[in-house]
Amino acid sequence: MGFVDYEVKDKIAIITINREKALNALNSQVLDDLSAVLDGVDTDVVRALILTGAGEKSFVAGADIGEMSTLSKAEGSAFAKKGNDLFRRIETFPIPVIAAINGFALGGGCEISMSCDFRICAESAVFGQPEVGLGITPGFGGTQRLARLVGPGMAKQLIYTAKNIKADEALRIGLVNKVVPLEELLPTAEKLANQIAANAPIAVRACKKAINEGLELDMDKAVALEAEIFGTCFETEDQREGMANFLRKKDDPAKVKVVDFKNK
Ligand code: DAK
Repeated sequence: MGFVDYEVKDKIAIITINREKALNALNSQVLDDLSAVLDGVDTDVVRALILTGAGEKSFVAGADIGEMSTLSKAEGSAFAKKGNDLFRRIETFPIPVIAAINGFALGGGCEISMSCDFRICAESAVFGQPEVGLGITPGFGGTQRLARLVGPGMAKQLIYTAKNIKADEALRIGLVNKVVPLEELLPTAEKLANQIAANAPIAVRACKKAINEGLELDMDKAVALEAEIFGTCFETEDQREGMANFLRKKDDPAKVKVVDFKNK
């Protein structure tokens, strides 16, 4: 639909931002289309998402500078809210979202990748927060998520200098988990998504919630949250089957099987 493609492949799905002529820059329409695609994800079936950009050059080259340049104050606030709501929705989406970064991830592009659970990228990927060179601050969470991911010192250096970094540096500072040749990017992302999808879905979702929400708490409250979430797993069929399978294996290695978790 519109500027965003959506493809389900068994238990995983790929969301592709497809506005290649503008290097997949985020205008209001792209944000609306992304939101509509998320509305349609059937999380009873799909267990992990991949977010990528169309073409071989760019993941997302930022918020659309042409559109932003003419915004009034009220329109600017509406644009900020739309983007921030969407990015927060990706961050808290019930199932994991992997960013597969196929080129430029600048400004809003770097920011949308940081709202995903983790990032892998092509060797050609370029990251940066160029906003101060445009006379603005990062507006889709860049000051917050970059500092949390790579630490305040490195985040400040990247944001204040507005200098881009390449994939190897992004890996070194922990902004991405893995760098692969461009042609291996989607296969690698799909392999990771399928590894996630093979595990108990309710437990995976619970881990996402525990990590995300726990990071906002002090350690006493965070481990209490973990304990509460841990307890909820014991109401699931998948916990019973996962543990029963382990015990069957111990009893008789011939009984080893891959558990077909039911998401129940
Ligand atoms: N917006 C709109 N169009 C873009 C674009 C962008 N961010 N980036 C590229 N394009 C368009 C170009 O205008 C060009 O269009 P045509 O001229 O062909 O019509 C086409 O994509 C191809 O780009 P180039 O011809 O420039 O391609 P090059 O290979 O020469 O250069 C580049 C690639 C990525 C180095 C260059 O395009 C570039 O520097 N792009 C801008 C990158 C950038 O500065 N991105 C950050 C944007 S600022 C906020 C919310 C969000 C934000 C801030 C506040 N609030 C609501 C508070 C976020 C801000 C940003 O993301």
